[in-house]
Amino acid sequence: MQYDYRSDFPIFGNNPLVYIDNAATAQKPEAVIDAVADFYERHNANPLRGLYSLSVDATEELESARAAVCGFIGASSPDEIVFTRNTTESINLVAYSYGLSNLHAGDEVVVSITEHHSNLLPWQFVCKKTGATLKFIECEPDGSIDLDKVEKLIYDRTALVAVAQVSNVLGRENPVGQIAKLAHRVGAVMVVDGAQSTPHMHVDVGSIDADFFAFSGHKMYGPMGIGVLYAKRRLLDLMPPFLFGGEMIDSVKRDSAVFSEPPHKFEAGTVNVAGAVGLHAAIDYVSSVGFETIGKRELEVSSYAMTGMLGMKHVHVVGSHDPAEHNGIITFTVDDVHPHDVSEILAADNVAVRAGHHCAQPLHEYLGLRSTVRASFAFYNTIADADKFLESLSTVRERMGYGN
Ligand code: 7TS
Repeated sequence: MQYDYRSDFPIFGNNPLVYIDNAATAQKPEAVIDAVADFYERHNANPLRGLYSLSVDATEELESARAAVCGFIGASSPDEIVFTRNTTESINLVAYSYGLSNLHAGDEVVVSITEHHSNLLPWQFVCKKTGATLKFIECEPDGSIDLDKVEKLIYDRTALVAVAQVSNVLGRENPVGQIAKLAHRVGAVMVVDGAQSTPHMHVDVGSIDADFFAFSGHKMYGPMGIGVLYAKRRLLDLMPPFLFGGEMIDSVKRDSAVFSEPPHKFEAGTVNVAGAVGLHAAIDYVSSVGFETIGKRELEVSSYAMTGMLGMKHVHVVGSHDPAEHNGIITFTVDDVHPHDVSEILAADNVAVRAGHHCAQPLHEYLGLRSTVRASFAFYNTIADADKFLESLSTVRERMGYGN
């Protein structure tokens, strides 16, 4: 008998909901909810400001969370971990701080066509401000990236390369380590968007040799409102602050200030300690389940779902048809039925999926699609969930009046 991981998640209680929108946000295990409540019930104070014991407690909780994140992604030191609100803010921090002060007219920024808008718009902005040019790595029809094409695109004008480790639409893992090598060969920095990889696989920023790595707590079973930017210490030392205010200074005069050392230099204002504590609990929870189990269970359920989908002649899976290349994320279309209608019909059967462009409009345009439906599985989803999804999906065309 397999352990029912859904029982760790209070939201599933007596709820018949089939939640397969995990790429948007994951549900929270009791351990995370309890850790956040415990912080507010027993340790709440503003960290770094007070010398009384509660404030010391809050500071210790924050720094212990930072150490946990450091270990979780294989950073060399907790000083390389900056707490932000989410992946979007982490990438914007790099864009405003590193991008605006290091990029110039004539430089090139390389992103992939598969990027979420959060790893595209900040670079559009930096390019407009600095006169740098934005270039795209086009993917193959199965969603893969051809490294020979990347090699041709990255040359001595390239100053920054920004690619997601896993696409939120295709689910495919990109060869970010090899792309980082190509970037470093020409002296460019490598930004990795880890929003969709951290929930599914063991990440080691050292072996990727990422200069920057961004992810969100909420997609990996932690709270919303807490995110992480990892950056190499050498870069953090050189970068100007992104936001200015309290908790990021050593001293202030009327017309000047001395900033704190990283990472505090990049954490202006009161940080989300409860969020960091919740993220710490999420890291402990995910580690106790283990990525081997997570990967195995996600593959089992998403393979079952994909086999069912590929057997439906009016359903078309986007990207590769090998479930092992999807990290639980299956994006698809149904002939003649708008993705919003598909998702509404599934919702009527208590199946939660996402429809639209998933904040990846250039990818959709590149694939010749306006919008799609996305089912994204987590390790707590079951074969019974996949069955309910397939059953509902198989009736969509009929319910829209197209026969089956
Ligand atoms: N990068 C990727 C690859 C993402 O999938 C997302 C969110 C983000 C960045 C932004 O994360 P945030 O936490 O800052 O919002 N992706 C999605 C999604 O696919 N559906 O809803 C949110």
